[in-house]
Amino acid sequence: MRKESYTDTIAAIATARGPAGISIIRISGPRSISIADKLFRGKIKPSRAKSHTVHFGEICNPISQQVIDQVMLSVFLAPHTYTGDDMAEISCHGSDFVASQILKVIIKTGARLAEPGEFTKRRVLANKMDITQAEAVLALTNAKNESTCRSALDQLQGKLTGYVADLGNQLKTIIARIEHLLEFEESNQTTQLQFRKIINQVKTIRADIDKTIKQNEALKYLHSGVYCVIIGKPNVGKSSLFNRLLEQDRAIVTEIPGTTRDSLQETVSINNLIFHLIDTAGLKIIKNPDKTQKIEAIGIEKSQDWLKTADFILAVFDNSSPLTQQDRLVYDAVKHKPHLIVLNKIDRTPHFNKNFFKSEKTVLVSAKYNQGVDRLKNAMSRSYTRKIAGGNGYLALNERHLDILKQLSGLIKQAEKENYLETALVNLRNGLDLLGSVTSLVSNEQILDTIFSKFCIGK
Ligand SMILES: Nc1nc2c(ncn2[C@@H]2O[C@H](COP(=O)(O)OP(=O)(O)O)[C@@H](O)[C@H]2O)c(=O)[nH]1
Ligand SMILES: [Mg+2]
Repeated sequence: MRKESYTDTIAAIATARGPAGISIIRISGPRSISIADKLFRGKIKPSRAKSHTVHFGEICNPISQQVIDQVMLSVFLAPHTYTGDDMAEISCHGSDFVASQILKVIIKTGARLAEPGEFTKRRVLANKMDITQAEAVLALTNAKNESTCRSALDQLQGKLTGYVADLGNQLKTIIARIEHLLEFEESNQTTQLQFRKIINQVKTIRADIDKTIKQNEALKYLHSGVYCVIIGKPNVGKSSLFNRLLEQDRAIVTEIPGTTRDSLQETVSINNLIFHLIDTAGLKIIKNPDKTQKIEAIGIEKSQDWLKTADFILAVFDNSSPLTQQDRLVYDAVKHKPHLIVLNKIDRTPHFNKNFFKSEKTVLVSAKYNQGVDRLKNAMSRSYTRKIAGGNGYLALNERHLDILKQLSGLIKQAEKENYLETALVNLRNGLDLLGSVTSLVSNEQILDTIFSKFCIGK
């Protein structure tokens, strides 16, 4: 960490720009109070004031003695302050001009302009909060709805810190056990038995980490919605289903195969979860398309693009006609991605070979006659709400935490595969170090700077 930054006194306007009731200028560092002494005229000298007290007075230009504004000055003395250093906060009238005039005289009197997030960074450097809590402060200042606010507050109150500590303790216990085994490695047989036991414990830990990762991946859908593409060969009823799910007629439905030439996208809330539905042209192979087929071929290419980017796929098949090569193609394209098999046209005599899907769950509907559509909606939302809900409350993570947990899961998985305790131990130790970087003061200043650069000045 940059040493000199500890001894600097920093200042910034902490409130947003634009006309407002009040603006607040923050000062932090060893010279905060002496600077206030030079600028503030009131009943009491700031250096005589008790910690955590507020005083009415004026801020004057120390050279011209001109009054800049009438203010309230708050005095906070180290160590029980936000940054851990002496601090002063000046609440002035909410004009950008007044606030910046005050900031100017503060800087002239011996402070320097704070960098983005520097107050919070100092709080971290003073060991008053860990990195995850600083990130929570940032998340809170950016929170736009109740759920992001709630999860940021949880994190600020140490939920993630506790999770990491708990996970770390579990890993430490296992590492200690392995070290113990390695020390007394006389009877090979018992070691093997113990080894397997340990691996099972390791697997349980990884399952827990993977659950947290999955929950978080699902959480992202709460905020930004699920991109759900409807796929199937031409004429199986994709557009009809699209309209049904939207509860309106948006896509053109005809008996002529290949009517939907471009993709249509509409957003709909299904059981309180946002789905961005995409109706595509069907998937089929057109060899040497003629002129009229060219447009359709483009549509089909687009559906293939959608397949790559979609979060979720509704694979639609016609229950009233026999399975074809094109259906197989559709199934092959979706089977390794999150999907639901939808058998449409159940109002007609069935001719489809359902056994083709083996143990896969299928949802039976008639898009035309609105049968089974509610069941389909429930199946769609359930696959997400189940992931999000798991357990009592969830642990909301940001990209940095998720990235670390994914790497950790990879290292543990590697440890499970090892045939020797020694090598498994190396992976677990690396994992423990990695886990530490979620909360601990990161030795890599670049990471620290990246985190704080996202803050606003004054926070
Ligand atoms: N009997 C029956 N016909 C349907 C059903 N869904 C769609 N169709 C008909 O199948 C044809 C093709 O439908 P469309 O939605 O355009 O299919 P797409 O090419 O997959 O988008 C149209 O004539 C629809 O009326 C259904 O559930 N039952
Ligand atoms: Mg269509």
